[in-house]
Order: sequence, then C-alpha cells, then structure tokens
Amino acid sequence: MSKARYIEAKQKWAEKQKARGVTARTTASQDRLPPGQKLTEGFPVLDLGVQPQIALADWQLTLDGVVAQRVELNWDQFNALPQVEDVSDFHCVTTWSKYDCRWGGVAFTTLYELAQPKPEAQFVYFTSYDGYSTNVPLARCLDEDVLVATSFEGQPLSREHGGPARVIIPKLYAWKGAKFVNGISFLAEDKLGYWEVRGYSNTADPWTEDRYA
Ligand SMILES: Nc1nc2c(c(=O)[nH]1)N[C@H]1C(S)=C(S)[C@@H](COP(=O)(O)O)O[C@H]1N2
Ligand SMILES: [Mo]
Repeated sequence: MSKARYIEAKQKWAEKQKARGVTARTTASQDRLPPGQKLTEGFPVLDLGVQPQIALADWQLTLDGVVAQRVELNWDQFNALPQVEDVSDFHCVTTWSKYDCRWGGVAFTTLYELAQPKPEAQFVYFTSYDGYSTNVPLARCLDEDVLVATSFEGQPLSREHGGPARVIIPKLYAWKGAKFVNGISFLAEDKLGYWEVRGYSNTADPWTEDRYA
C-alpha cells in the first residue's frame, strides 16, 4: 500500500518539476484557508526556545528503523541528492496560516528510496537537534509535497526557521514538520512525538480542525 503511494508521489514530483514555473498556486480558492485560521503576511517563528547552531561540517541526517539500508548523510551527500522545489501553504495550530511558501530540498520519496523501509514500516518518527520530535504515518509522508527543505524562497533556510534542514508536510499542521531535523526513523509501531505526548492531536488535519487530542 505504501509502495503504490510512493510510486504515485514520485510520478507527481516528476510532473511538477517538469512544469517548474507553474508550481505556484495561482487561484486563491475560497476554501484555501482552513477553518479557524487567519492569514498572516509575515512568518512567525515557533520553537522550544532554542535555535541550535549546527555547523554544516557537523550536520548529519540519519535514516534508520525497520529499513533494508541504514543511511547517514552528511551535508554534501544530502545536497548531492536530486533537488526539488515546491510551493505550499503553511498552517500553524496556533491559528496562523501563510500562503505560497516556496521550499527547496530533497523529496521525502528520495529518502524513502535510499533507506528502503520494510513492508512493516508504517510510521515515521522525526528527531531534531533541539530535542524536538514528531510522528507521522508513513502514508502521509509519501505525499508529493513532502520534503526535507534546505531553502526558502530561493535562499538557504535560516536558523530561526529550522536551518540547515527542516521537514515540510503541507497538508498537516506545521508542528508535524521538524525544524533542525537530524533523524528519520521508519517504525512498525507508532511513537508519539514532543507535542503529541503533550496533548496535540496525532493526526493534525487542518481541514477538520484536528488540533488537540
Ligand atoms: N525542531 C523543532 N521543529 C519544530 C518546532 C520546534 O519547536 N522545534 N515547532 C513546530 C511548530 S509548532 C511550528 S508551527 C513550526 C514553526 O515553524 P516556523 O518557526 O518556521 O514558523 O515548526 C514546527 N517544528
Ligand atoms: Mo505550531
């Protein structure tokens, strides 16, 4: 089942990259803003009170769990992977949304391909340099707009917004996207992340205002 989603996502990424330049959403549909959200023009910063400083020479991303291939990527290796760009809307559970964020980096599907999760892997657990963590079903991570971003609006991702690299999962509330990411574990059993153990919803769907569990 995740195999089929993976192939579908790969195909959609290919189509989107082919149509580069028209990836931006051009029509602001009336139902674009999820219920209970307010549009913001700025870009608020939300963190745990620490913005870890990671030298690129020390940066590492580990892919592990129930995988055929445990992978450790340094900064150069990560940036040598195929790069994609995607424009998406950003919805924070604290009720602000930001439209048309242009992220660049590596598609989640590319990392999936590298690690080759086994069929029993159904969940993903992300960890970060600031001690943050969050969990997402694998199927949601295989959507064609999920990426590990290293750039925002064509510029290297700033530290306050999660640089060197952060996860973007546009269809879920933004706490599901780990800033300062350093680990992606593919798991057979779900494992709650930082906010999920503190009462935030596990599913985090902005369209059903699925904010708190
Ligand atoms: N590592 C880490 N990732 C994180 C957080 C955090 O505190 N630490 N906060 C989350 C929350 S609640 C939101 S809304 C977004 C905020 O991203 P921004 O600061 O770029 O707006 O990052 C998410 N990812
Ligand atoms: Mo948030």
